[in-house]
Amino acid sequence: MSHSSFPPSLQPPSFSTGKYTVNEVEERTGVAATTLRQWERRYGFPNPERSSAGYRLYSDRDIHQIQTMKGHISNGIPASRAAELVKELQIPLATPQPLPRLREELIRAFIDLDEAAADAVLAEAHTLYPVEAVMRDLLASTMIELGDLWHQGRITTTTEHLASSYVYGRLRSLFNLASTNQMGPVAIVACAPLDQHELGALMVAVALRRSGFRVYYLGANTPVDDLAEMAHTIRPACVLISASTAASVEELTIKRETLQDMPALAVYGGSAFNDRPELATTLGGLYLAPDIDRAMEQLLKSLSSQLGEGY
Ligand code: B12
Repeated sequence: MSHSSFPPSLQPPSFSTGKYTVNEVEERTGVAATTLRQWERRYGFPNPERSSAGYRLYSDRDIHQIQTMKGHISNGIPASRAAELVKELQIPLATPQPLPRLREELIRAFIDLDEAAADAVLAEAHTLYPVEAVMRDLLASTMIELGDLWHQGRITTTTEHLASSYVYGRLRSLFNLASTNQMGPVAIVACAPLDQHELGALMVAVALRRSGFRVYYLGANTPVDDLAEMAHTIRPACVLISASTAASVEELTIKRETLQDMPALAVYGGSAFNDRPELATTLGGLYLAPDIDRAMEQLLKSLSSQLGEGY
């Protein structure tokens, strides 16, 4: 596939955009923050951008350089020579492995029950693409494709469960890694009653946290009465509810009035609402979009009068 045929979301310009905090970089590369600053001073890289508050924000390109440097040092090359090699290296900005190919490899890894291979695919994806693209074009689409294969009887339930559990673990790490903005607007994310489909809701929680929200993620099968009580107590800016099955939407419908009384913007999403967005209006809430990027954009627009400038 030629590079120019990538959909816009997969284009590599974001490769050199600063987006990871030093803690995220430390977690991803295993190189300590103090060492990173030392390399920056001595060798001129990594060369992170700065946030408006002055924090370092590292790009995928920085991560790539850090990993290369680390690899050289662990191969016994002295640090100063390793730095020269990294700087000489022209990072192949234009030839990342396309995400659809990584998706095929990830599906193959699950079918082979090979978690180490899945780890390798994810490591490569995170080096090349922003978290949002990895969630949307790798993790979500892998789950949907595995769902289709399962439906056709071409994979077993155990393969689907292994994949779900693996993807859940990955998303949970992304959620934990995204730094919490203590001053950010508060959001509660929950799955509807009876709903065990958590992966979409967890992706929403990751995206919200990365957009600066302070997120309470409640997970699967959340009773409406308890959710509403929590909303009355903590008064969030928004409550986001995910539903994938008709039975869960039915449960929400029974509790429509309780949901409408919540002192927050109620947002509904998930495959049950993607199929029938009008259900959100019936519940007195908002349906945004099937994909998370657009949903985040529209959520920020809907909340803009409450949130003021900067969001
Ligand atoms: C994995 C899976 C499971 C796992 C879930 C594991 C887990 N920890 O999440 C398990 C094994 C538990 C499961 C169980 C069942 N499942 Co299931 N499952 C799936 C599968 C294969 C993938 C779901 C998934 O993760 N998709 C990827 C995520 C990222 O997509 P998503 O949820 O749509 O989320 C995206 C958007 O919708 C959006 N989003 C999600 N939530 C929200 C919320 C807000 C506010 C916003 C803004 C956006 C948003 O963001 C995401 C990113 O784009 C789907 C197949 C499919 N095509 O989706 C079936 C599917 C959802 N399951 C289905 C069924 C029928 C069941 C069971 C009834 C099966 C059974 N007979 O036991 C049970 C029901 C369990 C329950 N009570 O909830 C049906 C639902 C059909 C329907 N409309 O009713 C599907 C579609 C399969 C099918 N083709 O029949 N399942």
